[in-house]
Amino acid sequence: MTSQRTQVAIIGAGPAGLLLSHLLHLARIESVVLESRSREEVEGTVRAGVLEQGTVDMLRDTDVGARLDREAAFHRGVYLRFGGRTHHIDMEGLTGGKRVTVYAQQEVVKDLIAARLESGGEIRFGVSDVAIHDVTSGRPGVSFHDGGQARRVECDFVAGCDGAHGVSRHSLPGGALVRHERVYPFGWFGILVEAPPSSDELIYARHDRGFALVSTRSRTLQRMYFQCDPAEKIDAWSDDRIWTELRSRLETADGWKPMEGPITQKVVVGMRSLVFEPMQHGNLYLAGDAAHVVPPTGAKGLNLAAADVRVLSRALQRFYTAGSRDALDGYSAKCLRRVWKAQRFSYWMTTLFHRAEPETSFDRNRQLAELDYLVHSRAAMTSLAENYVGLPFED
Ligand code: FAS
Ligand code: PHB
Repeated sequence: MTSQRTQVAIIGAGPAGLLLSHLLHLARIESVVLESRSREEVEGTVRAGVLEQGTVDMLRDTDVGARLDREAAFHRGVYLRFGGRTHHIDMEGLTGGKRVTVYAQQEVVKDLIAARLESGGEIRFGVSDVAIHDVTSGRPGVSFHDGGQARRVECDFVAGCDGAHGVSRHSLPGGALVRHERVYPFGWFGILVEAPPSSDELIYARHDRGFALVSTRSRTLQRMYFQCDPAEKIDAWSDDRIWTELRSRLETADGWKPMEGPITQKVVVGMRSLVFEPMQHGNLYLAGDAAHVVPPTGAKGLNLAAADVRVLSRALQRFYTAGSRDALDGYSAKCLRRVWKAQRFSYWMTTLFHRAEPETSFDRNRQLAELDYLVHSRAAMTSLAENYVGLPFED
């Protein structure tokens, strides 16, 4: 068994793990990132698309925002569509200048990996059998196999950034965590389309046939989703059937139609709201999807991961510069305040736009009344806007 030492062992090279390693590097704190998938797989994962203003500012302020500034789309707001009509929510105007940034998660991940490797950061891709040890002792460690070799990282702290299906959370003793969960009776059918944008900003649509979302990735690649059964079979959906469904859910009185093109990827994702408390145990700190999952309707998942590691990196910096554990001890409580607000918003967006399964006429009319109130009340629009572009960080 070959052993090495570092200050923070980070499990997972998703947005949470990579951004944490980057922020720690800027604070002159060493870290090693352990990732079970290959670099190509990690950089090829199609997930989030929308970044909060605070996440964008963090990437810019730490010098990994240059490509984002060149290639991202910056929107003033979003469109809401229901009853065949479209309503614009001017988020920039309602929040004093905060905008919606559309820049794919895998591009953020590529920028962070490049920055880490450029500054000599250690990211071990393709490791296996990751196991966490002695997190309640002063000398935790992480063992793993790399290229068939047994290895161990000795460290002061372990950051569990390994997502919803990682090992970190499962390494805690039974009873150490409380689980809060809501599983939705529907999912999303997501597609990537080679076509020009169908809209200059995102469209969230509520329709009697179910939810639909028009998003984008670039001037030539578009991202769209529609509500489906969580067990939906991708093979049951030909391109024609998908376009027929999207056309009907996005229809307007003036005959609006999405820009169609070759569909290069189809995926079905389940939807749930999930929070684990506390987000720390001994010297193990959970961040991102390892601690909480939101339904993607509010576009909060990646942004919450970024907010968690912002708090964690500052707490670790305070420990290493001032020798104080106070911020580390307050990590979970501080993050959970933001997590629960994002859970509330994501739940609200999800129940507002998705067809309830089963649906009653009361549900339907309540939803339509809420949407009608939303697009005619400045107070309601402001609440949507400030949550969507991102609530201020509580420093
Ligand atoms: P991740 O899951 O991204 O990364 C965890 C990493 O850990 C992975 O690379 C994994 O391979 C690795 N890992 C797992 N187990 C391991 C082990 N045992 N050893 C080593 N490594 C291990 N969020 C938004 O903010 N905006 C959106 O628009 C949005 N859209 C979404 C659309 C979809 C379809 C989905 C599914 C999610 C969406 N999300 C969105 C949420 C999403 O972006 C997640 O919140 C985000 O990936 C969380 O990042 P991490 O916590 O880093 O976890
Ligand atoms: C996306 O572009 O993938 C996206 C956008 C908004 C959401 C979820 C996903 O709410």
